[in-house]
Amino acid sequence: MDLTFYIALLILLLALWYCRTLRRSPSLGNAKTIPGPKGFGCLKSFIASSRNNNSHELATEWAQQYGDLVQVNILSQKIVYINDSRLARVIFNHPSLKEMTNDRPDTFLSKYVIYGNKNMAFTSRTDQQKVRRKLYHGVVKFYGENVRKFERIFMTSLNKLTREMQSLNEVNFSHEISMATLRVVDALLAGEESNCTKEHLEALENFDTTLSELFYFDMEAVLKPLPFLRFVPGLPFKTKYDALIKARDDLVNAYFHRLKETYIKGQERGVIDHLLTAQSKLEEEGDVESLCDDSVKALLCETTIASFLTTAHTVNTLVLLLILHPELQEKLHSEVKSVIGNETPSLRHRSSMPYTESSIIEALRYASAGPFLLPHSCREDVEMNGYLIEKGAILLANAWYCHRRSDQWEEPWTFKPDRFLDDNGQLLQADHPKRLNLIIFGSGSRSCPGEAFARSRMFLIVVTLIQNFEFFALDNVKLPDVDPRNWESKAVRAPGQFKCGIRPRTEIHLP
Ligand code: HEM
Ligand SMILES: *[C@@H]1O[C@H](CO)[C@@H](O)[C@H](O)[C@H]1NC(C)=O
Ligand SMILES: *[C@@H]1O[C@H](CO)[C@@H](O)[C@H](O)[C@H]1NC(C)=O
Ligand SMILES: *[C@@H]1O[C@H](CO)[C@@H](O)[C@H](O)[C@H]1NC(C)=O
Ligand SMILES: CC(=O)N[C@H]1CO[C@H](CO)[C@@H](O)[C@@H]1O
Repeated sequence: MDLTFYIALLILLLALWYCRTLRRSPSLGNAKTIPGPKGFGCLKSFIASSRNNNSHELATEWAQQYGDLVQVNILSQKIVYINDSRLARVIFNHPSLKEMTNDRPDTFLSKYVIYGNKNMAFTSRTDQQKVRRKLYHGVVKFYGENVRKFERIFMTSLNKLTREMQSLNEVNFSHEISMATLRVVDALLAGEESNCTKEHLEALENFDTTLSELFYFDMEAVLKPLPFLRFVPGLPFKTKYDALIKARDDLVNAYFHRLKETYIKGQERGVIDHLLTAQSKLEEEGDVESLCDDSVKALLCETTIASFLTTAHTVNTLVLLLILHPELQEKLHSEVKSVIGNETPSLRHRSSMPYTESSIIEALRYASAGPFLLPHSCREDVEMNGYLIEKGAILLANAWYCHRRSDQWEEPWTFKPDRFLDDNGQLLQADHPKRLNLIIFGSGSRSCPGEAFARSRMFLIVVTLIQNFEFFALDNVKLPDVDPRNWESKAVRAPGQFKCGIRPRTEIHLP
């Protein structure tokens, strides 16, 4: 279906929603309205930028023009952009605000694909959501913080990657990293002896890629108000919706039904088993709702969405940057060589490797893969620094802008791993003002529960790669553009796939 069709639909929606615009006036007496662009011009550029997948650029122009808080009104939906990391932390975390600012807006995706209000990441903070989040956070944190327990397993999977790569002199790097990351997600979900097959990994990947096709402005804008269109034969909405539901159900078969069949209480293998145990404990306490089967399925889907592309793209970006800056690659390698030498990389090494840690943080900043993190929604009118944030407003932390503000970052578009090191080459503490300019994993009751897991795994992947290989550009193969401003954006923004040359470092270190 073509552009004209979408545009016709958008115009229809515009007409439908126009009537709603006259509704409300602010209730908090003295609070000022948040500044921002107005009128038809604003609507037009908003729609155009959303359809071109570059709303982060428009939001950046507005940030520069209007300041730290910018509000727009799109067909009576208020959107508030937060352009400063510290301010975002206050808005999401301040005791007087946090009960109001941590809901999620309703989406078609959440309601019709991720099990409605039974999910955790896309649903508002109900009591049941809080129970789910607490249990989930506990389980995932266990894998993040107890990573040493699982290191052997994890290194075995990395070992596979190293073995595959050692006989090659060039490699489809993006592909290898995707596969390695999928194995990480598999091990998180199904545990150490996951017996993971190609079909399982395909189910994970397929769900993610199909979803990023649908995670798309036109689809949400049309399907949210007109959900029945998903059933109308011949429309692209039905085709995409059907494909997504099939991908979701394949995932649920591969990781929920399969694991539930062989689950034994007390012998939990991975996150899914731990959630099933939590479920039976809640049931014993008389709560059959908070973590019903659909909730566990939703958490499976959400883990897949949240963990695979974010992690794979960060490693991809970092290695692409290291290929383009061989001197930084050498610096990283010399830290790996002096701290780890011929040993098997371990999280033990992490605290002695500030340059590596700083490179990973800088890659996360540089890429800012999710330009607006995940959207929050405001439950009631609240006042913030004298401004009114209205009930129902969507709150977007503009990480894309926060991570590049010229008043907070020197050469914001340059990859500079040592920007997070002090004069002695030590990593700046997490509460150092420079690191407070970051908002990579969000903040507060909606922050990323997988942060420790993601960071520990990225560390092990990166040091294993750098310990064993040198990466370089091939003469006849063009590398993708490394400037984030030129990347294609889907659900996350990332550089294109690439092939590169590899040269084993003198000896391969297999665990
Ligand atoms: C480089 C890797 C990652 C990055 C940059 C990242 C970043 C984020 C961000 C920015 C949010 C939204 C915060 C907000 O709404 O304010 C988020 C939410 C979430 N992340 Fe991550 N994440 C990563 C990896 C992971 C991994 C590995 C997992 C799972 C183990 C995970 C699970 C989740 C979940 C479940 C949520 C939703 C939380 C909620 O709504 O309460 N993430 N992540
Ligand atoms: C925006 O992203 C969607 C989904 O990934 C894609 O189908 C569409 O072609 C992109 N639009 C543009 C103008 O690049
Ligand atoms: C993998 O196979 C082993 C041996 O058959 C079994 O004990 C284990 O539960 C399986 N793991 C999963 C996640 O199915
Ligand atoms: C890498 O491999 C994947 C999957 O086999 C393929 O789709 C992609 O086009 C390859 N990329 C390059 C740059 O060769
Ligand atoms: C870099 C930049 O544009 N910063 C602006 C952020 O917003 C404040 C107002 O709150 C402006 O004063 C800054 O110029």
